[in-house]
Amino acid sequence: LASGPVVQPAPTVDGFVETFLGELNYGQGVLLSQSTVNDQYLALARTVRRYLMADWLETGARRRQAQQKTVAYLSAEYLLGRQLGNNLLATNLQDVADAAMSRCGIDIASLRAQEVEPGLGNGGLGRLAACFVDSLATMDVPCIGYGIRYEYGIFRQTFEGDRQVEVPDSWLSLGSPWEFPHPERQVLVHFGGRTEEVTDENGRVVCRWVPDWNVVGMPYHYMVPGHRNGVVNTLRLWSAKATQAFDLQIFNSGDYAEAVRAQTFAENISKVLYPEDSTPQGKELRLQQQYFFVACSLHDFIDNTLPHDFDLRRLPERLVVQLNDTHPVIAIPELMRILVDRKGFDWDEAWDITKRCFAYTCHTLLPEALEVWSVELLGRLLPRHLEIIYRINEEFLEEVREAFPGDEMLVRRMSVIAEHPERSVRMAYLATVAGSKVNGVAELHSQLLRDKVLPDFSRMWPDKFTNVTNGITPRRFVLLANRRLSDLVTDTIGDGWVTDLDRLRELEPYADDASFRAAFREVKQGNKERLAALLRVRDGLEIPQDSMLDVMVKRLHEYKRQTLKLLHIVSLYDDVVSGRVAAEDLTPRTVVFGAKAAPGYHLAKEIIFLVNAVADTVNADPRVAGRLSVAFPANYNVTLAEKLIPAADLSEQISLAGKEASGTGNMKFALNGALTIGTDDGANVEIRRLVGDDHFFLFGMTEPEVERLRPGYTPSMYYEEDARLRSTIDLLASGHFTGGDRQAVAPVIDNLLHQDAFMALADFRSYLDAQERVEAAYADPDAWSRSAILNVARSGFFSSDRSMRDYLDRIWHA
Ligand code: 26Q
Repeated sequence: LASGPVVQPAPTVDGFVETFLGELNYGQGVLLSQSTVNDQYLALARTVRRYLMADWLETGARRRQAQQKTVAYLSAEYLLGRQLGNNLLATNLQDVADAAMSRCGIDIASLRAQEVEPGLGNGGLGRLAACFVDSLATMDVPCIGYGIRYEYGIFRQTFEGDRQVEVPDSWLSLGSPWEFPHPERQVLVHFGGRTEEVTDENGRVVCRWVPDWNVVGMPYHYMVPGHRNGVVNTLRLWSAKATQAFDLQIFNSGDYAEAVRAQTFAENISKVLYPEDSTPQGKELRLQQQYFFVACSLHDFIDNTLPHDFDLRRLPERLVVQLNDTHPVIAIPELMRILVDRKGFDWDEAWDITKRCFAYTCHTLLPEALEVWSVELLGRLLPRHLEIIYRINEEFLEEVREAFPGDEMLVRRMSVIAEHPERSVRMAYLATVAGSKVNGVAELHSQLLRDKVLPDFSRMWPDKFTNVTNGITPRRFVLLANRRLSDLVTDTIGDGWVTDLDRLRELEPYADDASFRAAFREVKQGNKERLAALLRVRDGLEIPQDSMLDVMVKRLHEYKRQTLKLLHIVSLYDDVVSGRVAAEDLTPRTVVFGAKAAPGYHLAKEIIFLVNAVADTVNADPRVAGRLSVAFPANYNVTLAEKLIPAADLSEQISLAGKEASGTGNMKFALNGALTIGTDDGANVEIRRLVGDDHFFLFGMTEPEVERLRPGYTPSMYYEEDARLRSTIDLLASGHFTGGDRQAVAPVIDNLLHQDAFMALADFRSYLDAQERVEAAYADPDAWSRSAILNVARSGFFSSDRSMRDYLDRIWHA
């Protein structure tokens, strides 16, 4: 190291105990005998981070030396999950820490349980960002993850009277041992004001932004360790602070309260994660968040990370900015502003540099989820950026006119500025115009993105569009979450699979080995038992053993069709209580739901209520006892996912075809040996192709079939014509699950019968048939385990290491 060696504690039990006690006494300021579980957790965390520190400093020094191309991953969300377990795994200190804690008379499990996960994301998109930075560190690719250090992450979900109630997630309140504030790298960010034209020293008329308020961005650094490879990359999250101007105002102002209010205003910017994950609301604070972290990040890279004498004409050789959806797209005009207004480039040269620096990932197909910002708001908050966007658009539309002369309709369709219902900026279009590449997140999604969302752009620039199928990190979601399966796999084929997941293929022959199958079943059984123990303590829920564990965990959305799953449960229950089926003939099944609804998404909250109501009734009914039960533990998050997924037998991936961009939960289940029941949607398509038709339960319409059915779709027709569906809906509507209250079920029932925008009723019959195939398959434990093992063996493709290789080859060229 440039400034001398760092002393790293010895990776022995003695060394660990000594460091731990040192942290407890001198870091935390308590004696072991007086310490609380929280003291011990904090001391343990600080002990573990000591083992990462030398590698972190060395990785930083090496990156500064080598001056390679760096990936700046810009994401408004990082759903990291707990850090302690992952960092013990990455450093290979699990066993040493276990022994050291037990020597201190401490149960390490209770310390692990003390950590509140940083829930700085909503769902798939945020977790994907966390998986990607893990993979890049493991592959030793220079990457800085940039984002926002929300003081409150995704809300904690509780249920009161079966309804969702949101509680603020104060994840920082018991201490935050994994972060490092860096005041010396603070950045000033401007907002508001106006632009004016001035003549510069060379007599040129140039534009200047005269902002009227500002905030400071304080960076916090987090370690992103590679898997046992001595690499530690950096995640840099920004927190908003009031500037000194605010402090002065407070000091000078007679109106002290008003001055403090101004300070609170600035600090609001990074206060809370927006809990919506679709249908953006165009809220001013959200745009402030986006510009805040983007401005901090670009400034940090250009002025504080590159060498001081760096020639910015070569910026694309050193920087590639990956835009995680449209949330950071304001970075495009911001880089133009830096180059033109601050660094003196002429427009064309700046545009050439900018285009080569950016690439854009789209994560949706829902038209209502495409972000737009009103020109009124953008012009008020970021007047210079709006001017830059207008000029980008003018020049782009000229290009369109040249390529397609005489087609003014096309020009209007492709404009970055929409005129209706109000004048606004289409952020996805801006990203597509400026980005060197645009990618979707699964094959089907990328195809639909080209054909349906951005067809004019893909005609103009066919080579701009590409696919990178999502992936998940096998470190967290197999090695850490499912240690017993990992041990079985490693005992069988060695441990190379952890960083080369395709090697799971070597397991294929063992699918036909009875003793391996027995060992595999034992792992699954053990995982179910541990899950049952957890849910008993965590939620007071009873999970019967010896039943199929059928799991649907994801955000609550109509398009994901939790109601279709609910209809299935009610139809099974109806079969028994109506006497059509003897309870003994039901395959014992436990359905587990996990889902948060955006707080303002009323129908989603009604669905949560109904799932809870059905669960209460079914679980209390002796007629189905031991045969059918429903569990809905509150507050599904990464921590709970790590417990649920390894225990699952059946993975529910039942979105309407053409609506789920990819899904990543689907991959986690397959890799942990659950079989999928799913539609031909998102990455399900690729999962099915890889694991084989015989080991995947496909149902439902295809995307083209959905589009053909759409005009004049009449859900009530299915109700009229399918007696089983009718009986199911009638039972739900009767109030049987809501203490006789028919009003309470009306919102969901009315929607199903009269809207059903995501066609649950059209796919109901096909779904039930597929569930019957599931039951038949589950009745043969050997055949089922064989399929489950083949799911594991054939899912190596879904490692996020592979996703990162694809980004490197197709987009980053780093
Ligand atoms: C935008 C503007 C204002 C407020 C909120 C938002 C917002 C926030 C989060 C919009 C969307 C999101 C998250 C989207 C998301 O998680 N999409 C999922 O991304 C996964 C990773 O690619 C895919 O697997 C899923 O299919 C996709 O739904």
